[in-house]
Amino acid sequence: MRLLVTGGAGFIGANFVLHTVRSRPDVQVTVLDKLTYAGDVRSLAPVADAVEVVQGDIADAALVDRLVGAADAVVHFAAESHNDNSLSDPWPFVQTNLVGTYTLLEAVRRHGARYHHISTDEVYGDLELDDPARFTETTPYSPSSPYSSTKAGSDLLVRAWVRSFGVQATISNCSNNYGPYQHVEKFIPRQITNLIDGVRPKLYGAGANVRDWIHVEDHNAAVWRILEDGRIGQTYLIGADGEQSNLEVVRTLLEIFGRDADDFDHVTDRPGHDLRYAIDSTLLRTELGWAPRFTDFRAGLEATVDWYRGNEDWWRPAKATVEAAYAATGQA
Ligand code: NAD
Ligand code: TDX
Repeated sequence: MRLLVTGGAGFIGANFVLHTVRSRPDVQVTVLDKLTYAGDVRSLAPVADAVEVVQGDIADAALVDRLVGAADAVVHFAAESHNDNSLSDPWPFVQTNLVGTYTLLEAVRRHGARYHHISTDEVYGDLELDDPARFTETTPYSPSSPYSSTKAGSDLLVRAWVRSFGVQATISNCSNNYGPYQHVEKFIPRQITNLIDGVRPKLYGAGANVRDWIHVEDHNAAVWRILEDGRIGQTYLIGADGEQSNLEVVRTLLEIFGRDADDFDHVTDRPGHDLRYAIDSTLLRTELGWAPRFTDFRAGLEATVDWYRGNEDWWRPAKATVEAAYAATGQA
């Protein structure tokens, strides 16, 4: 199988490519990645000999047409992915997440390639802390931020291209990922690298907001199950029953680092900050037999801390710039 992976130099995409090359020698991987601030070819160094990396934009129609034409299937990870950035400058989110997805869909339509669309649970908006409900495949879309609204729009494009043009697509909406190679702008790597630097973790607002954490390996295993056996046109929610408040996550990290439980700072909250996400992944589990392997969140966090301790060369160059941007918004 010839597989085109967009965004394969980003956090989840790189983990997907590493996993695929190591476990599926019959799959020939090409990565299309713009190598924005969030993409890093060094993440693919362990499999550099086995993967072709093309630096380019998913909104470049001629390039995308050529690459999709040479592929049997496309897994589309590429996106502008950070909510805070979408609040300070929404335009790249509209361009990449909407125009980029449109460009891929048109190429997939012309060439008849199988297409899997990677999306987020944030398209469903947020839940109250005490709401027993969780998101399912039929929850109405209600995105809050420029990031989540452009992801929601991209999902709707996929649905329309399936129904109107018979494109062979599936969609997955996953909860918050953690693991190796995640950019230091994101919550968990930011706090881990702060703690390595002896800096106190930074909690937005009171820290009561809840995220449903899943290890990136479990997300990618689910993507493969959907790619192989998912029903065309179907949306699958991916989640590992990992609800934790941000305060709980910070407290666990402080414990891992042997620091005092109150050794963190409250900083300016994110405007429009979604309160809680929670995924019901029953469909994926019952229909496709997927189950998460990383069910011990603390053990997963410890392994992630070890990875950042052992790979300072990878994250150090981005750290100061990220912290300067947070300082400018009162979040440092
Ligand atoms: P990331 O920001 O780490 O990586 C994004 C990658 O896309 C980077 O390599 C970047 O260079 C590339 N890219 C950006 N714009 C591009 C363009 N115009 N053309 C080509 N490449 C471009 O993001 P991530 O956290 O790995 O997220 C990957 C996907 O998973 C996204 O679609 C995101 O919405 C989705 N998702 C992420 C999470 C999460 O917790 N991180 C959860 C659910 C869904
Ligand atoms: O320093 C911080 N302090 C803090 O309290 C940062 C960076 C974040 N937070 C909070 C905000 C969120 O409640 O932590 C939580 C997680 O924040 P992010 O890592 O920015 O993730 P989130 O906004 O939840 O979105 C993530 O999950 C869904 C990904 O970035 C998205 O790409 C994905 O779709």
